[in-house]
Amino acid sequence: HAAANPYERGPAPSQSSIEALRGPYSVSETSVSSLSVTGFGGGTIYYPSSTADGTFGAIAISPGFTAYESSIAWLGPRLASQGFVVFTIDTKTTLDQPDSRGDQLLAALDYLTGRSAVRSRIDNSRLGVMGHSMGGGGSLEAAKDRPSLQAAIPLTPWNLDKTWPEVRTPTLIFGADGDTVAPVSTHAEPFYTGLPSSLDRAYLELNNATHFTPNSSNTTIAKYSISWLKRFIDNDTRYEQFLCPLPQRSLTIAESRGNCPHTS
Ligand code: 9J3
Ligand code: ZN
Repeated sequence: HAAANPYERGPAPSQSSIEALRGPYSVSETSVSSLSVTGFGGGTIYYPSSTADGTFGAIAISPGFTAYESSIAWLGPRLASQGFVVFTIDTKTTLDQPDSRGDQLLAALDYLTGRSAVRSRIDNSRLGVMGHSMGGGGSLEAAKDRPSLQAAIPLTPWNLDKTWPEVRTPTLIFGADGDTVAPVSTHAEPFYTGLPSSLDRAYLELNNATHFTPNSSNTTIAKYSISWLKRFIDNDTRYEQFLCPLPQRSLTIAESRGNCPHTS
């Protein structure tokens, strides 16, 4: 069909296409040594192998406290195969706190768009961040620091800062009902509530899940993350159907909150 949206990539989505282990794009990867960069700890870039569809939006993803890139690696090919350049990073030290992780996510995006081998494949105006735990707290810090980001997805986030009135980036927060490290009552839920009520924002609480659920392949995280990134990084309203109305309570979703329909 003739796409009116210049950022639309890939075929029309379906429940099965957003739940699939891989999307329509073959994925290549290149590793970035910590010795070759400043401001973050290196990582792996996953990207659609073909250049036939033009440029793509890009995201950087941070692991949590004491964790490495490997703990979030499953998201690299899962998201890149849907049509994004995805940079899973290591932090400078595994003990870095959320504000530092936010700055490192931004340094990684700057490297990706400015210096990386795939920079010509990226649309510099369509960038986002994700992260697990302190990396999820860091995603909120990155969005606060850089309002031009188009999407943020904190996964079972942890942060001492609970209020996010400065954020202008559409934000999808995943909590886990059984999280005892970053309990939703003191982390994910107040972070959601602390975002501006006028913002495109959502909160999905994973059912029967723990703090570490985002560290392995998870179709609920994948399908709603793909939809959020497509909707807000690609402006692709074909994915709005998976976000609004909000997902109902189910075997996989314990609770959902958000504004529907979206405003941006
Ligand atoms: O990144 C995380 O897993 C944060 C949770 C944590 O261990 O905080 C304790 C300081
Ligand atoms: Zn900062």
